[in-house]
Amino acid sequence: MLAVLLDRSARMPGPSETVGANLAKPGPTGDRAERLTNSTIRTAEDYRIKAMPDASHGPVARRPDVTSLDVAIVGGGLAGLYAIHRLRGQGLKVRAYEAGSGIGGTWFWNRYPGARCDVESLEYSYSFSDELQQEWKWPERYGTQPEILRYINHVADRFDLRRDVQLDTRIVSALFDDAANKWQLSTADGEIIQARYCVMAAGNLSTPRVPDFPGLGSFRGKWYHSGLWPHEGVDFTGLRVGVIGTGSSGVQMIPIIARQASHLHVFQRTANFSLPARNAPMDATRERNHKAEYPARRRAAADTPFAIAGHAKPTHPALAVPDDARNAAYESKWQEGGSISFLYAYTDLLVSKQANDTASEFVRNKIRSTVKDPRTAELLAPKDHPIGTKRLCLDTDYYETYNRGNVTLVDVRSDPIDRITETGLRTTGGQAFELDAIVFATGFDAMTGALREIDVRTSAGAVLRDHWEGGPLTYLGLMVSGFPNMFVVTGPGSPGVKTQMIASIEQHVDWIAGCLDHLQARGLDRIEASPQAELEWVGHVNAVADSTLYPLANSWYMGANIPGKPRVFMPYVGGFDRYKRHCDAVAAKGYEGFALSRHAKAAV
Ligand code: N01
Repeated sequence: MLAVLLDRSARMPGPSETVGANLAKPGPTGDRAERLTNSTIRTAEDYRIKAMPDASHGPVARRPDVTSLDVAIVGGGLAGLYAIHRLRGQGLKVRAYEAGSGIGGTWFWNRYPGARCDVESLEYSYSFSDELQQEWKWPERYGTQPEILRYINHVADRFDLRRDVQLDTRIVSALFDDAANKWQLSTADGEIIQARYCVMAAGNLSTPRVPDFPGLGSFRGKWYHSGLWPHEGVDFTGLRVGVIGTGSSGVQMIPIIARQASHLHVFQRTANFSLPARNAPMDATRERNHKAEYPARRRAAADTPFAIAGHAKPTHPALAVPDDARNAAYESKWQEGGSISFLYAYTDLLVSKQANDTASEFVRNKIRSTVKDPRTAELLAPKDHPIGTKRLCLDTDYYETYNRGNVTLVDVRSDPIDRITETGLRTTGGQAFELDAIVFATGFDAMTGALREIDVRTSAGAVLRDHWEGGPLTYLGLMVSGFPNMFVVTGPGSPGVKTQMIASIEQHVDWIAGCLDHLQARGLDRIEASPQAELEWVGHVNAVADSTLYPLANSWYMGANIPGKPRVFMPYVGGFDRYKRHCDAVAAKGYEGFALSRHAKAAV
């Protein structure tokens, strides 16, 4: 979401440029059957099978053996639902396949206490229907998970999307049959789906990851992952709880769990910067004004790096301003709440280390003045990465929570977790913690996890996992060379995760819809990214990232949270505005960098 203030002078790749991708070595992947026989649970599916037998929500109705579609959509979250609406609107036969027992994707699964969006609710919503954006009432400045899920369900009903969503259906493989010019998808239940085109809308933070600690199977208490939270909720009242992880999920849940638990141990490996959200009930005047200007605000948002309007563009570098004025500016942003606004204080906070140091130190001082125990405050004050280079968290009372008598911060950087035991966990230094419940707020196999879980290949011999062995390769984040007629929504190479996500989803899907329309109008039925265009795009994505401070952090943007995952910067941080203009220009030039054709047999 924080695609701000970078060197926007880095050029888009031109047709004749050769740019080497920043490719790294692959890590061990492990075979699925092996994974299910040991005590390690690394994926949503493993978790569902081993830990939450109730999560599949009962038997699945018998389905036809083969379904034929124009477009098969993988995922029933915000992206999959909009794809149904948009593509169906142009007369295509579409269907979305969703592993969960309900629609909503991220907002279906992430039900942990305090789960809330860190983009303001008037922004974080679909723009495709003015009636929808006028009629929906957001009760708070930032939407809670239940509220956002209610909104998504409302959209599904209002636009009659449910009839084209198949729930409880996990796609396990996707094979492109070159001769038939069709994708053939298989579900875990053995259903076959054939489709001319495939849209992968499976999410970018949708593959929960539990670290490979030995002993988890022996733990006698209950354990949870933030991204696979039980629907009935969890009552931690009176329990000794351990939360592992202090990213956005941990930072949101820790203050709430602390109010219930008899004692909460927070196991922190890396301190994260967090800013106050300043959540509040929706201000009626603000809502009225926003709604009166909605279409104009959406247009303005599309012209910003992060697809969010309403923040004045910064005009000065941080060091061009005297210290007291700069600190006053940071203070005013701190009081206002929100992350975009803070990082948008000066032009160079994400490109100049010196500039960034001033903002980082301001927040470290806020932590020091909030947390009473100096040792805990110092542990919480991040020193290993510039502010904003990992996802900047937004919180309500996060640092204040460490002043409670029942909360202890444990530094597992200096003394890592060694194993889970029957009664809690133990560190390599021999510290033992007695716990009734463990919460893994340990994140996701981001950006590539969902697609790597599906066996994507072609009859011509291309295998997606192999193609991405050294890091993901895409052209515009939208297509992968060697995999015709397969589109990806907000995956690697796209700015999605660095923007207001729904804006990126709408932009990607609109582009795909325009592309299919273009093909149809010309009697064409195949599109494929050229390997050269793909390499140039990946090179450009890396060049832009390298012109910023982002690579200084060990973040999930770099795959750094997954042992053995290639260290490649995955999101496009050149900004939504620039990306959209580039995608539009590519389309206007007859889909430059793509090969478009009519498939011989399909023409018969
Ligand atoms: O996951 P994360 P998340 N031992 O990867 C730690 C979006 N989101 O679920 O930093 C000990 O950020 C890990 O430590 P380290 C948002 O984009 C949005 O919190 O790797 N600790 C880290 O502290 C976000 O960025 C919202 O050293 C271990 C934590 O676990 C993304 O989802 C809310 C460990 C993982 O943090 C992911 O957020 C929630 C180990 N072996 C999420 N392994 C909002 O909109 C990992 N960790 C507000």
